[in-house]
This record gives sequence, structure tokens and C-alpha cells, in this order.
Amino acid sequence: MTDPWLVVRADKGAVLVVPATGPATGEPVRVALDRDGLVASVPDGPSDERARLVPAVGDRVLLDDEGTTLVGLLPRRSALVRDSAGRTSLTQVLAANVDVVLVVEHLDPDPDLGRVERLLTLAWRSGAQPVVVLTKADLVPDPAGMAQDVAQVALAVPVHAVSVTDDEGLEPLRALLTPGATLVVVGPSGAGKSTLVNALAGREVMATGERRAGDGRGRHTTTHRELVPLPGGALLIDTPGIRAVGLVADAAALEHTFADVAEIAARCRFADCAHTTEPGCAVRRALDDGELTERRFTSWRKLEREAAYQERRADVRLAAAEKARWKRVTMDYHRGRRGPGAPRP
Ligand SMILES: Nc1nc2c(ncn2[C@@H]2O[C@H](COP(=O)(O)OP(=O)(O)O)[C@@H](O)[C@H]2O)c(=O)[nH]1
Ligand SMILES: [Mg+2]
Ligand SMILES: [Zn+2]
Repeated sequence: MTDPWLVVRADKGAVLVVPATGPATGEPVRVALDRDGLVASVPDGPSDERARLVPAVGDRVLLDDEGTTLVGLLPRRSALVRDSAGRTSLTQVLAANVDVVLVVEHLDPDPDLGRVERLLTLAWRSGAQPVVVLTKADLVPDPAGMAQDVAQVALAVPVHAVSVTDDEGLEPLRALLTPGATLVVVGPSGAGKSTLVNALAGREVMATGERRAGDGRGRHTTTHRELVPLPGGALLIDTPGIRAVGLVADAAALEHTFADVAEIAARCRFADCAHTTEPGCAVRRALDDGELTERRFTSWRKLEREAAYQERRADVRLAAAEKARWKRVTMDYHRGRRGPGAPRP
């Protein structure tokens, strides 16, 4: 149990790991997880983190002396999370210890600005740096103009139009592949994520596919998250397309994604302005002036509502966990007073 291992793939019941130090070459080792598929300890983590956690791609883990059992999970420096419907946890970690989130969106068909805003919120929340990558530039007449439009909703975020087919625009992305840097691609199915990963890796590491007419799924749709160690020392994580539902909206991340709207709303006369019919509403004024588009306003409201809902749900769950903890503590207390082996009253 000395050197940490890097999770390159996380499946139900097992993870694939490679040594986290030194060149990440060689065949990954498969390590089965315990019954719940969870790790029981986080060495040096805060005590409430010593909960049972599910290892994710990008995690650094510790194995026992035999190298057959996962015994610990090192603290994460960042985590890309999505809302989970599961009962045991509120969120699911998609990727851990990520430095850059590449938000991948196609230029053809037209980019979906709402989806970019949503994925940027996911990226900001992770603690990593978001970068927008607009793919298939070879299929549209004015990729630069389209990139400018997207940049308007991607404040403080670099936006790059690229074509893997023509090997155009990839240089700024290759520059991000510094030794030790971990990049993850997120975006809809068919956006060209796996194609991009292959281009950046310089070889065919992920299967890619044409979109099938009808259901829009590729023949070679990526089905699992996978970490690809590059020879230069960077780590690239490919993911399947994430459906819009389940992306975690979070108030602080929304302040980043919608910094312009937040700034306008701060000028409303009333601090609790609902931006509907209130006098002195700066948001209504901005909508009338065209300073703020109806689309962006609606997108903001929608994600704000989702964030509020998720927060309430988290509170309910936290309260339930706290209640259970107190019940345990008081039971221990009574047990202590009765003394070991004392008969029940
Ligand atoms: N014309 C063009 N097609 C691309 C480009 N990048 C990806 N594609 C195509 O888009 C389709 C989906 O790509 P894929 O990488 O599997 O998408 P993923 O689902 O996001 O991983 C494939 O048929 C690719 O060949 C590009 O830069 N230009
Ligand atoms: Mg793919
Ligand atoms: Zn207002």
C-alpha cells in the first residue's frame, strides 16, 4: 500500500488502474470493488469525507499489499459531478482530478447555446477551467463568426473552432496537453468528442462513429468514460454524451456562467426582485433595450430554478442523515449508561 494508482476506467463492480507515478504505459490492472462497489476510506481526508465513495475515472487510489483490493481513495482536487437519482448519494462523480473541461459542441448542426451554458455550469462547478471547442468547422462557411456568437454566452472562457478533418484550429488545444494536465471532453453524442480525443492523442484510441439516422446514436457511440494517458504525460478523458437532465446546477457556478445577467440583476431596485413586473427592474430594462436576450434570460431562470430545487433536495437529505446520526449517538449514549450487556428496560 505505497504508491497510488490511477483509475483509467470505472465500471460497476471493478476499476481498471495503472500506476499513477511514472509513465502510464502497460496493461491496466483490474481490481474488483467490494459488494457495494464503494471505497471505505479517504486517507488524510476530513472525517466526513471518510464516507464510502465510488471511485471515478481520474481518481488516485491505494491498493492493499497484494494489489488486489482497493483500500483507499486520495482526496480529489476537482470533480466533475452530475445529479444522481440514486438513493445513496446526491451526485455522481463523472471524472476526478480534472484541470480542463473541454465543452465540445458541433457547428453543424447549429450549436445549441443553452446546452453550452449548461455544460459550462457543470465545468465551473467542477473547479476545473472550462474551454469551449466548436467542432466540424469544415462543414460551415463562417466558423469564426459562429465562434464569436458562442463566445457571447461563454464569458471569460476561451472558444476555439476546430476541424479534425482538416486539422484546423487544434494547436491551442494541443498547448493544453502539458505533462500532468488532465483534460476531459463533455458534450452531446455525435459532437466529435472521441474524434477530438484521437486527434489530440495522435492515434486511434477511441472508436468514433457516424450518427445513425433516426435515433441519432452513433454506430460506435462511446459507452463508458475512459482515461487515455498520452506519451507526453497529459491525461485525456473521453465520455459518452451526457443528457441534459441530471447536470448539476449550482448557484456559485451559475454566477460564473451568467456573470453578465447577475451583474444586471444586481442593479434591480429590490434585492428580491423576481424580474417580472417590479418597478425599477434592471433585468426587464435590459431585455427591452436588447442588452440581454430573452433566450439567455430564460436559460438563466431555468438553471436557477434547477439549482434551487437541487439545493432543497440536498437539504432534505442532509437533514435526514443528521437525524440518523443523532439517533445513533443517543442510542450509543443509552447503551453506555446501561452498561455492556445490560438487559433492555
Ligand atoms: N466533417 C467533420 N466531421 C467530424 C469532425 N469531427 C468529428 N466528425 C464526425 O462526427 C461523427 C461523430 O464523431 P464522434 O467522435 O464519434 O462523436 P462523439 O459521440 O462526440 O464521440 C463522426 O462521424 C466523425 O467522423 C470534423 O471536424 N469534421
Ligand atoms: Mg464518442
Ligand atoms: Zn429585476
